[in-house]
Amino acid sequence: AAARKAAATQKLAAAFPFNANKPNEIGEQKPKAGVHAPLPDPSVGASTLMEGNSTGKPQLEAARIDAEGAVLTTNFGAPVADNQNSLKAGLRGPTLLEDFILREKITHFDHERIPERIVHARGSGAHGYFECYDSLARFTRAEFLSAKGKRTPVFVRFSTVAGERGSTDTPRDVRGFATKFYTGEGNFDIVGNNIPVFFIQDAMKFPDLVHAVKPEPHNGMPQAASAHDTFWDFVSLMPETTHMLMWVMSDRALPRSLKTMQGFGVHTFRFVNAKDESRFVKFHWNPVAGTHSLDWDECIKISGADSDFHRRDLWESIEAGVFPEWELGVQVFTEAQAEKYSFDVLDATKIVPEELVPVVPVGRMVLDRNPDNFFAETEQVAFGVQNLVPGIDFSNDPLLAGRIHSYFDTQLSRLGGPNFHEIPINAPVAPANNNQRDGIHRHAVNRGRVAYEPNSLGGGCPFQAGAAGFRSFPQPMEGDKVRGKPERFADHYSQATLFWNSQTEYEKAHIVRAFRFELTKVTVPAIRERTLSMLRNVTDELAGQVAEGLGMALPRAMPKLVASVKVEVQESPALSLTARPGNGDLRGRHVAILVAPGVDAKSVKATTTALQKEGVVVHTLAARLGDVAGKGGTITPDGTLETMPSVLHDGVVVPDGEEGADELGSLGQALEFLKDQYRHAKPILMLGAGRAVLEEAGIPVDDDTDWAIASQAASFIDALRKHRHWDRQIDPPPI
Ligand code: HDE
Repeated sequence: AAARKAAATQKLAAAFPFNANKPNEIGEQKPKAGVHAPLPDPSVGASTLMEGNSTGKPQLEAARIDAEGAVLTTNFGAPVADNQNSLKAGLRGPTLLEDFILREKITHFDHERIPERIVHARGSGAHGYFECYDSLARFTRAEFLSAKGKRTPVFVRFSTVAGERGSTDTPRDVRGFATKFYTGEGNFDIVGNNIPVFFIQDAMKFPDLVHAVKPEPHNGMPQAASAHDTFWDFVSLMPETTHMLMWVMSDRALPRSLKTMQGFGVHTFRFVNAKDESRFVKFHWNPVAGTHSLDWDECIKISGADSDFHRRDLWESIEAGVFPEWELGVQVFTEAQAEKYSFDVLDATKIVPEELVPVVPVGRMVLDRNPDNFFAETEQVAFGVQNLVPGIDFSNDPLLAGRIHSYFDTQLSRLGGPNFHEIPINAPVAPANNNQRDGIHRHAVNRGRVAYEPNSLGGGCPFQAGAAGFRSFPQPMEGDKVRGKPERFADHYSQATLFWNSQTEYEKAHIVRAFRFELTKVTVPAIRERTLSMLRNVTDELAGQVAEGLGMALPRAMPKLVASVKVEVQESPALSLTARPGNGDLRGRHVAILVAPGVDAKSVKATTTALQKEGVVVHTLAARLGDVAGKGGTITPDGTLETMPSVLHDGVVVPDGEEGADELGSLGQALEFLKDQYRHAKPILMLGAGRAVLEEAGIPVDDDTDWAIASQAASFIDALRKHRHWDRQIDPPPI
């Protein structure tokens, strides 16, 4: 039987190409369910085999199930003879209550869903590893930051915030960026966002904020959108939201891809070293691919064309061996330094400008393995700011305080009880031993008669770690018990102005457009007016343009709590997306070549080869599937203009060939494709006669300042590396 099975596998393998990243998976058509490859090369999927993994087994290994060659059984292991028919009294008779197989199957199905996360419900995850650049022992005794080259397995979940589990990937929204480090001393989570500040200063306001942004409670609309009355009503009554609003109305809220966004721990945390010395620290994730964004008009269209846009991009990148990578940077500063700043580092609506404290890179993170099972891993993963390891501690940020409670608490109901730490994706790779016992769905079979401490019957085990264990930093306390805020929390505008001052012209234009779009959707004029009066405190340059876009006069500025603050930094280039162009890697980016009968097959082939050499995914697109008779050869399109529209591509090529150009010029969808590429500021390559198609679409091909309209493959590739030519855009768009 074994020989027969081996022969069958071989035959199958010959019929389908192997996936190079997972050699034991057979082609895309026939993946072997639930199993990833034994790793051929330690840098691929190495996250499963990290040191610090005390079990000596790949993480999650014990939980994996592979049904290959297995017989179908009930959940309790009884082989099932017939999975097609329920048990009946006679072929046309009633189904019997006795049919435990049917009832088990239906009952399990009935209970398959768990509650979605109250926020961040929509998310996508991946495994990988973190590699420490050098020992940080000077600052922290965290084991995963203790030695050069030390690798720690991680699981990362990216998310949108407002939308429900099945909502689109491209709304205007903050993105969650949550990382679980499975360190040798337990799990450490950085539960961050792609924006370094937050809307509110105190956890007391979080339920209000979330109720305001979520679909309105009477009619359940709108889904995954902040462009509605209740959100703007709330934020315009809460001026502390101003700084965050600037970020959310910027292109930060429209990432091109999950791998082209930064991540931030947001709050100030503490590093504590072996001598119990503490410094404040802020965490930053900086993407190697740079920070790049979509256009808002494009986001709306992507929602229709592929609402899994970011999830698919992450999945496909990793499957293709293009591993998303970030550098972890830290801003480390002392309490004495922090005391001198014009803002309070305990206020999560403020950044610490890089001009005051530089961001020092301390390691890199590579995501190199997709989950085996979305539910088991991405859905059941439970992040929590309370997951700390020795050497890292909280600050007194009052927003953080609420989170320390909230994550564990919400997971008790979302994951159904106090044993969710045993779910494989949440279990530490470090051994977990204590006297906590029982509870619903307990998996561990704790042995022995002792479940208390101190004990003598268990030899005193498990024993306290003492100095080696987690000890809260002994921060001296003072003051009365009060409900209130420190004085430096009162300035709500200086850093919003700093953000505005640090943007390039195109970024400013996009911020204006975003405020205009959102406030145009608001139906109550008083809310628009209140928001404008708030924006006047940021800068009249912004408020004026937004007011003009809304057809309104500028109202009086909102009264401020503090008149003026002497700030340290007026402009911070790091706050612009253009500060991080990235490494120009084109692997995994999508380019379309439009084809129709009569296009020059040679130019299609040559361009395809040149792009593929760079790792670009090339799609030849025609009006319909099926071979296209090109000039000098046949072209087999990969897709159609209707199924793979412009917004799914980073660039487009119009090949040479006069007849082909005539044909393309007569296709509405081809012209629409080009107009969208142009409007969304993307590179366009026109080869020879292909130029006429652009002219037909009304695209100004003679504009020699437009570096992203190219007539040579080499300059097109160059333009692709730079992503978008935003300065091309005119508002409102003439094309
Ligand atoms: Fe969260 N947040 N949050 N949050 N948050 C949750 O936890 C909460 C805040 C963030 O991929 C919930 O497991 C409170 C800031 C991410 O699973 C919940 C406050 C930042 C994720 C919760 C905040 C975040 C969450 C919902 C204010 C950036 C997704 C489900 C006091 C630093 C994690 C869950 C994932 C999820 C509470 C504010 C990031 C309800 C009370 C600030 C990335 O516990």
